[in-house]
Amino acid sequence: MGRLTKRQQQIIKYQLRDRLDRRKKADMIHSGEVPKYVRDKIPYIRRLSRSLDQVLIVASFQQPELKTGLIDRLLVMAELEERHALICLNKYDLLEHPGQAEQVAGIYRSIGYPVYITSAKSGKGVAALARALSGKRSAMAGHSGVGKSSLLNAINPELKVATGAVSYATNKGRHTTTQIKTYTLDEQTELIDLPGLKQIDFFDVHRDEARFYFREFLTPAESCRFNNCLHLTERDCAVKEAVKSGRISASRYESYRQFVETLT
Ligand SMILES: Nc1nc2c(ncn2[C@@H]2O[C@H](COP(=O)(O)OP(=O)(O)O)[C@@H](O)[C@H]2O)c(=O)[nH]1
Ligand SMILES: [Mg+2]
Ligand SMILES: [Zn+2]
Repeated sequence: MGRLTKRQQQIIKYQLRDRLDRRKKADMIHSGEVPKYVRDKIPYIRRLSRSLDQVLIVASFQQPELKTGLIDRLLVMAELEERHALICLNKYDLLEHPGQAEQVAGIYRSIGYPVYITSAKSGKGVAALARALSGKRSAMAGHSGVGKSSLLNAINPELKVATGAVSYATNKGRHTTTQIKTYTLDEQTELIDLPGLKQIDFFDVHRDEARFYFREFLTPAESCRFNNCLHLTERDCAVKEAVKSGRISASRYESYRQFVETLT
């Protein structure tokens, strides 16, 4: 057996103790062995995940405003399903302070997720994004109105994907993509355009397990006083210390906290 990753080691330790079998739970979800009412709750992106090479998480800087919560939940999904994840931050042209783009991108790049800053409108970053998608089967996930369909058109104008106007009343964006569509860019490249997502739920993730899917917590977690530290209210928590000193992003930690709150 090859060397185990840090996450695998920690999960194994945890599972041996608590006899939770993460892999088995994930297999059940994908095998269709679960009752229909459970199956209906599995987000489409997750049901699809095993057929994908990677997940492209799309968000926009403005209209709708950037909220990192959904990005972080989609990253959890990618970690859970062991899929490669890429992040695209779109509508760069709408940013008043372009420096903001690098700041947000830096949070994710520093923990190993590739980030593409794009504008489907001006074409910025589109070629680099297209290269990252080339030769792979990817699905695009994100809020509606962030520009998923527009990016597809920017990558290949012949696709003529329908795009929707942002609803300015709510600034949330109406969506026109009502069904899932697969676009074949070339023989090796497929892109799946998914309808806008508001929430992504994980009913199979135990709250004690959530910490394993925030990859930058893994190394500091080794220095927590308690080896089962959830990094919430425990004493001498190295993860919380890393948040204080800025080594872990406060927004990522906040996403973790909110994520745990939604789990039972
Ligand atoms: N200013 C600007 N608007 C964009 C950009 N990308 C998409 N849009 C607009 O945002 C709205 C929603 O785009 P759409 O591609 O339908 O988003 P989707 O719901 O994620 O597929 C449309 O009015 C697009 O013209 C961009 O990079 N800059
Ligand atoms: Mg769309
Ligand atoms: Zn801790």
